[in-house]
This record gives sequence, structure tokens and C-alpha cells, in this order.
Amino acid sequence: NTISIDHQKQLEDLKQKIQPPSMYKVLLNNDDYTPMDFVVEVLMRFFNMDAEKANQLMLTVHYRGKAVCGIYTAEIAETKVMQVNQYAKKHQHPLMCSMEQA
Ligand code: TYC
Repeated sequence: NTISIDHQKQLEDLKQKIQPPSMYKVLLNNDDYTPMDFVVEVLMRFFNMDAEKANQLMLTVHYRGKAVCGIYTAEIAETKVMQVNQYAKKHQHPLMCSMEQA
């Protein structure tokens, strides 16, 4: 009947207004100078990986050029990128972290 059709349209309108946030991949890039141990430490410290996972991902970056460390909302992704790049700079390593829309 008319009422249930109207109700269904209201629900659809509401649904369309609730959009999930855009998500961003946080990437780690390979370089020739950053020590492997430092990259593993970064992955454990900022991406909450255990030693095995961090070592695996570090090797993926080393052999493939880059890898995704995690997928986050914009604000979290920006914070991760800043934290990693600041930490690398403080320790005088050229390690580079960046983000792109997932
Ligand atoms: N390629 C570096 C080395 O041989 C190790 C490395 C891995 C550097 C991952 C950066 O994101 C990186 N010491």
C-alpha cells in the first residue's frame, strides 16, 4: 500500500545520506640506505605489527619497492605518514611513507 511504499522511500533516502568515510592506503617505499632493523622497528611501533609480520612486510618493500602498511580514514592515515617520516628524519634515515586513496 501507499504507506509502506512511502516508508520504504524514506528509508532509502536516509541510507543515501550515510556515506562511509574515504579510506587511504598508507605505503612504505624502499630505499637503499635505511637499515632493515629500523624499518621493522617502525612497523612495530606505528602499525602495531608483531616482529614476524613487520619483518615480512619490510622484506616485501625491500623486494617489490613498496607495500601497504594499513588502510585508514584520512586523519589517521595523515598522522601515520607524519609520525613515520618525522621518526625517520630524527634518526637520519631516508625512509619514506606516503598515502593514496584506497
Ligand atoms: N632496502 C633497504 C636495505 O637494503 C631496507 C629497506 C626496506 C628500506 C624497506 C626501506 O621501506 C624500506 N637496507
